[in-house]
Amino acid sequence: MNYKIIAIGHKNPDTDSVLSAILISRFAKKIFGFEIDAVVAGKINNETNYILEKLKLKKPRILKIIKKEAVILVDTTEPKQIIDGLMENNLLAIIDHHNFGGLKSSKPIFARVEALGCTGSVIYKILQERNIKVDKISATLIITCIISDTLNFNSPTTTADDKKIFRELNKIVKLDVKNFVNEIFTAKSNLKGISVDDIISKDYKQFDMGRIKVGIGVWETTSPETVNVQKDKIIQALLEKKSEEKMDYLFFAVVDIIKNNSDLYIVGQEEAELAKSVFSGNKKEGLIFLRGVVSRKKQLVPPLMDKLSRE
Ligand SMILES: [Mn+2]
Repeated sequence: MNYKIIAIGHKNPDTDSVLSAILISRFAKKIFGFEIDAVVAGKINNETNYILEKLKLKKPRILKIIKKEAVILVDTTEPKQIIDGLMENNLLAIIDHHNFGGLKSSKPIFARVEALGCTGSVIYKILQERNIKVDKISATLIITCIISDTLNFNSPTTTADDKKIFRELNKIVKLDVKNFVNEIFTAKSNLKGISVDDIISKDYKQFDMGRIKVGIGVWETTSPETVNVQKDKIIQALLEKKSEEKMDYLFFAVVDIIKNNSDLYIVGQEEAELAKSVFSGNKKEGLIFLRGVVSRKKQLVPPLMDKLSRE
């Protein structure tokens, strides 16, 4: 082929989306029969950086716009979350674990979407079915996707398959699990070089819910207070983001990944009313405490989607 083929995840890339693109690049020759480049749709976060440095892997370059590249899309199928330039005729494959976001293709494509805890697990299944041997670095990448995306198996997105895959791969990697989880969670919570705008944008996604535009940001941390002390600035920044991006609703959740609860930030009257009708939680000074809520994909998006797409 005379054009470049890339693997790329969603905007505001998280660890699963970056490592999945890298994993696809490591196995593309064996899965698809050609070499590809792993790229990212934005600056990588501290957690991803940590694991790439630990494994001495180079950071994928940032791609701002898709020009002629053929695209293997990982960790999303939501048009709003993909960088500009993806056309119906340059989509080659999708590998994901989210709800179908509404992509179209002009040709038949390779598509594997499965409700597992992370895209890394979906990739592992593809490798297993093709009897492709997984090396130690790739195994570590998949394990990291699992721990990061399922919050160490505490998210309701976790499946029995994720646990099984983790056990199988840790026979190769032989990690001290407790230590490793601690390293990943510490890197995830690290606020070094992170501004208030980064806090609300690093893990932010837009959704079309019926005709309503909803933005939902999350920040996963072992110590919510390190973020909540900046509450006034965060609410100000959220209000600016809401008007800049012309969102009908904007939510932001600080997820406590040790106690497995969330503080949902309420920026205005509309959000307060909507949140009251779909979530149950106690209000405290501009926040709603959501007990047991840790997953945007399974616990924040579906109730909002149910309510708003009927309007
Ligand atoms: Mn993911």
